[in-house]
Amino acid sequence: MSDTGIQPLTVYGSNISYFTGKMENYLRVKGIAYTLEPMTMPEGFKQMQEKVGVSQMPGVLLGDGRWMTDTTAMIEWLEPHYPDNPILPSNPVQALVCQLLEDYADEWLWRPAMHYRWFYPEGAHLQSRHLTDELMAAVPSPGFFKRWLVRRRQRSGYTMGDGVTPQNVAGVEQIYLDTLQRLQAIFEQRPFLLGSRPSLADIGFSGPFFRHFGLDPIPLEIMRQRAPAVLEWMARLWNTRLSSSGEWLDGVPGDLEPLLQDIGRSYLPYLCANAEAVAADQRRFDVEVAGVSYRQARYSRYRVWCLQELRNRFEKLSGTDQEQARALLERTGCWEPLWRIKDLPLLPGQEQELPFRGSSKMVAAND
Ligand SMILES: N[C@@H](CCC(=O)N[C@@H](CS)C(=O)NCC(=O)O)C(=O)O
Repeated sequence: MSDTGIQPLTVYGSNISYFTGKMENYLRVKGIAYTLEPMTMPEGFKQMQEKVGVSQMPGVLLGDGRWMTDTTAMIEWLEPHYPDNPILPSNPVQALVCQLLEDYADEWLWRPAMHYRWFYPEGAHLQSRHLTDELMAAVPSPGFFKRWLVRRRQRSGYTMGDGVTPQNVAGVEQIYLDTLQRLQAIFEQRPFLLGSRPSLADIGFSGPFFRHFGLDPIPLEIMRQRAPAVLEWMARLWNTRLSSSGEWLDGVPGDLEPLLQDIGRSYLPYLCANAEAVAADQRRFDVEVAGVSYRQARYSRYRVWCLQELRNRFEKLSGTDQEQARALLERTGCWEPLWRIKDLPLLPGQEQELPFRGSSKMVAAND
């Protein structure tokens, strides 16, 4: 089932990275063979900058020498090349919900995932050691100094430097606790989000869960105690192949709606505030969503594109599918914030060449 030129496929990243874990879950579920190689520092990162214009992981090298970036765009590109066992349901409303859940898991669960890893010494010490050993052997500095640098960089980039303060830590952690509760209720009923077959929605959630919440000591213990069905789902997804898995349910199961309500209450309003900050060229902005106040969060141009993509996906639906999707989005509070900002401040051609070329302005929570 492989397409000439694509194989062999090499994934460059880290085996504790959010998006590398998401990509690996996708490739495994699809049954696409790949090899994982560490994206070393500084060489591997420099190579990504040269090949795709952005230093982020994972990078995927195809058999014909082409490089790719961005998991969402890579999955979208790979799907038609491996048409057996699609990851997106053919029901267009289900597919839209999958894309919305994927984007939410990619971008909004990122902050609590980074927080749990880098805020608590248990995670920060373990994973700074892991990253320096895995990726930074060639950096000529003492180990303790490299580990300290990694912790400082991640905190200033992604936790304290991205709007997490002592005042809102509880609110940031609540995002994780609520998500666990929603997912536990779902996985008590069935193996995957849409039925007995994994979909793009499961792949999206594998990003924050497989290599962060399910790996870092503090969130892992919380999961063991509160949501053992989620723990089971993580391992099940890793071990499931679409070729031998079950069926998707008809329509969008009602127990996904609490997750969609979270999106309507928090992620989409945040995306609107982010778009306004980008329009005003305000690289740091304060925003309050779902009763939690984030101070001096970093704006993200990439996430303006994410919002545009969600709109495009809705607009591509046929009239009757739009009606159905709109009713669901209205009921869950997603509709109004999806369209709140009239013209989004996209850069000309932003991210249009993905997955083969991204802009240096697309790394999450970065300018
Ligand atoms: N939207 C991208 C995000 C990739 C991303 O942000 N990867 C993180 C690691 S999991 C990274 O490489 N960040 C760059 C950095 O920390 O400098 C994707 O889906 O692949």
